[in-house]
Amino acid sequence: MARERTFIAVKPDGVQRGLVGEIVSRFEQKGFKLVGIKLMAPSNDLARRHYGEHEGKGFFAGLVSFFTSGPIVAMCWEGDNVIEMARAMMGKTNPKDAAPGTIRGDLAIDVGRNVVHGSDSPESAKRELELFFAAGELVEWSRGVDAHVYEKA
Ligand code: D4T
Repeated sequence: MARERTFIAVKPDGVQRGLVGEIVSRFEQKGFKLVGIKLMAPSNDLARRHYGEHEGKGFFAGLVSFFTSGPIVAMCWEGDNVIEMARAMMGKTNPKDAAPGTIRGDLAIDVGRNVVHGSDSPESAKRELELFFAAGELVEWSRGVDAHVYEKA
């Protein structure tokens, strides 16, 4: 049975701060399945396309420059309701509003350095996964533990 997929990225600040393992661990421990992961340096064009909805806003130039400032870790996570649950796990965009226990609530302070990105809808997830991954880079694999994560594995 096909489960939902989402695009999650550890942003350059998260990579620089050594938070990749912590962030991956949170999604693993939740029960989601990793189906794609790579360290990459986004080009200016990729960053502008990724954040295209924000073009024209005051923070757009800073956002693009930040996103291209160093490597990111691009990931695809799979699981029932993963898009909505991953957003909840990340917390509000501005870490000052993100609840303790969330990734941004625990690990970030500034909205311009909020350590992680996650798709906000099925349409965004599809678009972003196609933007960051070639088809062959996402791995189909079966997981024995699924019977312990889902009632209907
Ligand atoms: P991303 O897309 O990075 O997961 O963030 P969100 O989906 O949670 O939030 P967003 O699209 O509204 O913002 C994109 C990105 O821009 C940064 N940002 C945002 C910023 O630097 N200043 C701002 O005032 C806002 C609103 C943070 C996230």
